[in-house]
Formats: sequence, structure tokens, C-alpha cells
Amino acid sequence: MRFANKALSTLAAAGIAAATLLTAAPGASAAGCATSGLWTGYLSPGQTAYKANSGCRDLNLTYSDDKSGANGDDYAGFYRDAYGYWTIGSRGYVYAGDGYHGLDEIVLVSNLSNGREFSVASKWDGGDWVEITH
Ligand SMILES: [Ca+2]
Ligand SMILES: [Ca+2]
Repeated sequence: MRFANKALSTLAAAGIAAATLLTAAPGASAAGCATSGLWTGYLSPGQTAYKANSGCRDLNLTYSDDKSGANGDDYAGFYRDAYGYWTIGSRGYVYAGDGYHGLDEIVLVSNLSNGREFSVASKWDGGDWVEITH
């Protein structure tokens, strides 16, 4: 267990370093992760993207801009399950203020299989711009 904890904290440190790099150079990939910008739907999926074959296993909300206000919104990740049905991430809706968020700070969906289609929904009003690092 001690080894596992150490490995995890090393991973966390790498994530923070990668997030800093991402902020310095927008568009660059963090630790081999891809970043997709998309428009949210209202309580349902909006614009979609596909889970990259990358070192990131989760859908991380790394940037959000609520278009109806300066504060933020609650966001939920959606993905198509093995049968093709849209399914909400187990995390549900998570509040995020406008701006950048560190990698692993706001995980909307954990362990999403590569190639799966995903999207993001806003709780209060849709049409918000978000960036998902995956
Ligand atoms: Ca805003
Ligand atoms: Ca909104």
C-alpha cells in the first residue's frame, strides 16, 4: 500500500506539472492527453467528441465558460454506453466557476473507454463552452 500511495502522489505531481504546461501553451497536450472544446447541452448532451487513446483515462473539465453569466454553472459528463445509449457520469452535476481548472480537479467521468463518444450538459442553461482533457 505504501508503494501504491507513493505512485499516486507522483502521478498527482505529474498532473499538476502538466496542467501548468497546458496553461502556458494552450492547445498543447498534457501528459499525452488530448483536449477537446465543445458546446454544452441543457440537461442533455450537446456537441460531442470521442475519448482519445491517451494517458488520461478520465474526462477532466479543464476550462469552462458559462455563457449566460460571469460566475459558472453545474456540468455533467455524458457518454454513450456499450448499447449506444447516452448515460450520465456517476459524478453527476458538478459546479465549476468560469476559468481554467487543474487536471484531476474536476473529473466528470472516470475510466472512460477509448473511442467512446462523450459530451457535457449544463444544469442551469446550455450553450456554455467547456474544454475536456481526456
Ligand atoms: Ca462566463
Ligand atoms: Ca450555463
